[in-house]
Amino acid sequence: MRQHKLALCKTHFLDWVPEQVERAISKYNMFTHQDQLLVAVSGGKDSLSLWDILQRLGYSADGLYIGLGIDAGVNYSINSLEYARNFAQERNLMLHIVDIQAEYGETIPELAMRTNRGHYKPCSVCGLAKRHVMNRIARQNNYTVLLTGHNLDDEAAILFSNTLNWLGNYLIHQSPVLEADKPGLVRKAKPLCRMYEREMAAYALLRGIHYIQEECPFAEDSTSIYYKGLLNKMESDKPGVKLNFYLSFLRAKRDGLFSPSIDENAELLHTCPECGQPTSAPGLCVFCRMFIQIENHVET
Ligand code: Q46
Ligand code: ZN
Repeated sequence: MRQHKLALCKTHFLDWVPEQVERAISKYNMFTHQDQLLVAVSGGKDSLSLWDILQRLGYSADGLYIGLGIDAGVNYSINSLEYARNFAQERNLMLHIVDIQAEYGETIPELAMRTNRGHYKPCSVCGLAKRHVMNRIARQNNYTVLLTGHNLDDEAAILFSNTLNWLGNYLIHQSPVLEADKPGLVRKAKPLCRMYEREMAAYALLRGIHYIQEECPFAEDSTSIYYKGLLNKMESDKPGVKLNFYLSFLRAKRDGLFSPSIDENAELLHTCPECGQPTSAPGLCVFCRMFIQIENHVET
């Protein structure tokens, strides 16, 4: 690991990873052993490794798998569910499964086809639906923290994109932990935010974790993958540049570089009359509005 000027054998590497994750959990005050944790698992290496690490660190955490109904000729959702389900069964862990088609009538690509949000690419609808379902399941089952498997490469790519476009509001909200500071929102945390993607791949391999190796077919050609490629080029010339980019951002934020926008406190103070989830403006939330739009589309 040139980025850390460190070389470890298998045994020490498998101890080192959970130590690093525990350090991040406590440094950013993500959660404690008293919290009820829910991990969003996709069947990929990061989320399954995170679940594994939490068990090894003695946290009790349940999983949530959201079936998106993505086939794209490779049975993506069916296969990823298998990996998530097998992982949970082998370790006797509780896994909630929410199937979007069963609950909302259509798969994510079908929903996306009929909205203005994602005619050609379902990612916007998908992100919206995942955020909505994750918060709903966490609230309904009294989980206190919702965890995702975002690693350093994910976070650095998001930061790169937000910085290139100077998206101030996004920069303010990008954080290893998002407090549940608005009624109806569950606290969110990203315990792998300091772990390189390569480190997580090595961890999954060495721990014998079976995970879906293919990315979601819609991730291909995404801007985020392009930015990850650019950052990797810089990383190979200057090991550690990714970690430094992200940690310097967090330090700058902590030191007050970004101040919240004026209407920040007014955000998410309303409750959606349809689903009961928090929303930024009076009336339906974005998720429910999307369904109204789809229904109107069908009628016309
Ligand atoms: S948003 Fe887009 Fe991902 Fe949803 S459709 Fe696939 S690539 S899974 S993180
Ligand atoms: Zn709603």
